[in-house]
Formats: sequence, C-alpha cells, structure tokens
Amino acid sequence: MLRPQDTVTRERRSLNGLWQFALDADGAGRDEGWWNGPLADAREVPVPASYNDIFADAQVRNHVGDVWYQTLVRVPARWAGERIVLRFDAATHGAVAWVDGTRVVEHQGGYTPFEADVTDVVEPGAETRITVVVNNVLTWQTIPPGYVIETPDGPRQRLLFDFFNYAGLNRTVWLYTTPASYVDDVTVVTGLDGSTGTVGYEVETAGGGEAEVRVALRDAEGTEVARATGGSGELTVEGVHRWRPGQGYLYELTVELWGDGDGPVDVYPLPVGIRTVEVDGARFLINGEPFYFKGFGKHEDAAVRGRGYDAPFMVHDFALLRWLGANSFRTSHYPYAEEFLEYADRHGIVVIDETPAVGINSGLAAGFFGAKPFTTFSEETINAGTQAAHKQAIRELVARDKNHPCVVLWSIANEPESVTPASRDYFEALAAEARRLDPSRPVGYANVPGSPPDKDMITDLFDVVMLNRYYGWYVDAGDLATAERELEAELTAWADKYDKPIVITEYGADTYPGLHDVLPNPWTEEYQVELLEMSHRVFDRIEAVVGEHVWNFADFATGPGIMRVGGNRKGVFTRDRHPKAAAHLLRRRWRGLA
Ligand code: BDP
Repeated sequence: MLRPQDTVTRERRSLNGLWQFALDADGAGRDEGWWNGPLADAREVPVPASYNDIFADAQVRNHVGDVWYQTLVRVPARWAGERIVLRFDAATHGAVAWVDGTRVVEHQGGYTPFEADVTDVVEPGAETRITVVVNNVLTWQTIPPGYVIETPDGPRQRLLFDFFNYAGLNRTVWLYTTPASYVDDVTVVTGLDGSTGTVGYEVETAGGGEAEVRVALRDAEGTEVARATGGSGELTVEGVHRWRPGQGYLYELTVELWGDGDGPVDVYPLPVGIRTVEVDGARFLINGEPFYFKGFGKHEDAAVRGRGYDAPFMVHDFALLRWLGANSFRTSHYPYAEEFLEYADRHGIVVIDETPAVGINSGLAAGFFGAKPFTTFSEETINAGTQAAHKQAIRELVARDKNHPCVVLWSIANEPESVTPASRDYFEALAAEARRLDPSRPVGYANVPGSPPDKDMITDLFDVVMLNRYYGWYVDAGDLATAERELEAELTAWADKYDKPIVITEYGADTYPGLHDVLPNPWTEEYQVELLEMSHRVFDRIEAVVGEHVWNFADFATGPGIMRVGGNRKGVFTRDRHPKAAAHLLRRRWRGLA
C-alpha cells in the first residue's frame, strides 16, 4: 500500500490539527447518526495523538467504546477532475468514517493505514465535514485480543498485555489526489551478485485506460542507472552501492504511467535500498555478512500524546540509539508509524517489524494481568475468527512495509502460547501466510519465558529463534549467579536443538530511576547494570546468539497493577529520555563491539 506523496501528478494535504471530539458514553452515536451534523458537546482534541491523557479526565482516559472525531476541510478547487482519497495512517483500534452524510470506509486494526476513494462524495472548492468514530474495544476476535467485562459502573476492558491501551487518531490523516489512471502499488525485491545489484519490480495500476509503465532507477546523486518499460521486470545496477546497517544508501525508483500525451499520467517515486537478507544455519546475514542485532524493544509512548506520532520524539530516540551505538530495534508490539521505517531506511537502522498480535497466551494473562483463567485456543476465546484477524494483520503489515530495506525480519506474534498442539494448529497457517506474502524475508515470533525448546511446539515453523527471557527478574530475582547458569543452560539447549540464529528479543529489569544501593538489589540502577552484564556474558559464550534487544528502550505507560510503579520501569531511559546507569554500560559495550 503506497504512502501519499506530493509528485508532479499528485498532491496531498494533511488534516492534522485540532479536531472536534466527543465521548460516546452511552454508545448512542451510531444509532443517532452523529455524522449528520456538528458533534454536540464537543471539545477540541489534537490529531495525531491518543486522546486518553489529553484532558486530565478519568472518564476519557478509561473510556471503553466509541469516541467521535470531526473536522471541516475545504477541498481545493484545483482538485476538480482528480481522484481524491481520504487516508488514515492509523485509527486505534477500529473506525468508521463518513464524508458529510456518506459512509466511506470501515477498518479494524489499530496500527495500519486504510483509505477510501471519496472522489464522488466531495466537491472541490466546497467545505466538507469528515466524521470518524473510533472504537478502542478489544475482543477475543481482535488483534491484539482482549475482553470486556460489565460492571455496575459500566464496561471495563481487560487486556492481555501490560502497555496502556492508548487509542484514537494516533497518526496523520490525509486527503490526497491521484490522477484517474494511477499507480496503485509497487513491490520491489532486491538482490546482489558480486558488485551487481538487482531490483525486481512489479507495478499495479488502476483506473483503466491504456497506459504504459516506465520505471527509472536513480542513484543518490540523481544519476539514472537503469530503466525499463513494462509492469514488471528486473533492473540491474553495476557497481552497486549497497544499503547496509549504519549506512542507509537509497536509490530512487521512479514509476511512471504513460498514455498518449506528452507527459506522464502519473508519477510515483519509491526509495529503494539494495541489500539482501538471509538466514544461513545459525547466522543472520545482511548482504552476505553476519549481522549482530544491538538495540531494543521499544514502544510508541510518550507523556500526554500517548501513542500519537511525534516527530521530535522519533528523531530524538534515533539520536539516542546512535549515541548508544545501537543498530536496530523491534517494533514491539505493533507496526509503528511509517515515518519510523522511512527514517530507519535513510539512516541504516535495522528493524524487526512486528504485528499487533500480543497476548495470545492464557498462562501469561492469568499470571500477570489478572485475567480470569481461560484456555488460550478454544471456540470461546482465540478461535478461527481471531486467526482470520491475525492473518489480516500480517497481510496489512507486509502490504505496508514490504519495500523498506530496514525491515529484515517479520515478527508475527509476541509471546503467544507455543507449547500445545492447538498453538501449532494456529501458527502453521500464519507462518505459511507470512512466507507466501514475502518470500524475501525471514519470519519469526517472540517466544515467551517458560517455553524452552523441549516444550515449544512451533519454532520449527520459523527461521529465527526469538527469545524473551527474564532470568534475574521474573525468575531468580536478586540471584544473578543462578540466573546466569539457567540462562546459559536454556540458550545452550536452543542452540543444540535448532541450527537457527537466536535473537534475544527481550531481557531486562524494572529499575526505579535514582534508586541506588551498594549491593545490587532489584529495582536499583546497579541491579539493572549487573543483570545486563550477566546476560551479556552468557550471550557472548553462545555462538548462535546473533542479537540482543534490551527490554525496553524507555519506561512506558501501563494500566494500573501491583507489578508496575508508575508504568513499566524496564527502560534504559526514563519516559522523558534521561539515561539510567545502564545506558552508559550499553554505550560502552555497543560502541566497542565489532
Ligand atoms: C514481556 C512482554 C512485554 C512486557 C515485558 C515485561 O513481551 O510486553 O512489557 O514482558 O513484563 O512479557 O516487562
């Protein structure tokens, strides 16, 4: 799915700013047709942002159900004759949108874009009302799953993960144009043969009419290095400049659609990084060279704006990754705003791209999040409907992110149940679907603590062993000597059983900033340092370990609970990005590591 762009044949307009906002406490809006006029009793809300923390109002923060957003926009008169599209980069978790009185699109899934062709419902030059109802409810059949209980005080959302359930219009809303006949999608897959690079491409067009596809590839200086005609083909680049970790070299593939006229009907430029990704035994190769992941599991999370896209925080976080010598991160536990991937493409940061499938695990949910006991996979809980939604989430992730060179590995779930025949039934089709959609990248899932290789039943379906491990925290807290032995024993068992690379996708300790002790006691900054050092000693002894992603980059908001003190404190930075002592340790290790 292509991102809106300004090109010689296209124009885009961001609808970001202050919108009208109304809570639908009684769930009446859909019946009463709130899109038919100005929202009653509305307040102003910023877009993009999560609405939860904006108003200092518990009713808004803890709301379960629909909220309504509305704005007025004047569609430029010069857009007459163009195809006009309304696009949401994300609406968390489900939404329906109306343009004036017409319902134009519905979407479920809080972290991937959706759009509607509104050419026939807007009038260029005239003012148009856009209304969106956004629903934050998670059910057994959504990704991520969750469930709602009724109480005398109203519904309560129960979550199967720890991060706060931020909702709303978290990313940019666009109105954009394309010509009537347009480039609908582009897929590139790159390859290397010595110093020759290849760019396989496939262009989908729409809107009818006889049109010829022409593509041209230019290097970063703007010099054309290859061109071709036709909807699909392969370009070759002699003396290729590779995209590589730390060096985000990008070519630009300009896709043009030509009719009978003197100029192109449509033009769409796509940045292309030429690189390969491959798993070879227990090695993870980028451009044929072994790669070691150094970085974090992150969250899109910041004070006030919640999960709303925020350019200053994004650029600052990338600057901190660089300060640390990190080379990669995982988009735990959902696809991040596309701006993150574009930035990572440009700067050579490696990304493990994850779906929002977190919490498919009764063991974890009951133990950690106070969920009522349930069977993970059953007719009443995670069922065929959930699996269909999960497949859809994988499809939308790959459709959006397939062309980003920074993405080297798909993570299709975080910590699902993986030790039962039912989990195998559930994941067999999903792993196959991810491979079918993108044979060019490896596929993995983050394995939950307590599912060692002799119990796990699904790892053979995947290319990479991704492990979240909390030795020294959730087990052996305060006893790092035992933790070290147990971590090593488990990693050795994985390495013995599978000839696959192992990436530690989570390890860490909650750390209250400013809490110190001469002895390394849990929650102190000293303990976080010692736990990471202990883990690193073990990783360095196991050859199959090809990466370490600390949990988490920064402290982040969670729901209320006795396991968390003002949120999850496993950050190496505080929520406002001040380093804890562990940041300096990581900086020494990662900057000194080959
Ligand atoms: C893991 C989860 C992650 C949690 C983390 C923790 O993958 O989302 O935040 O543990 O407990 O289970 O800190």
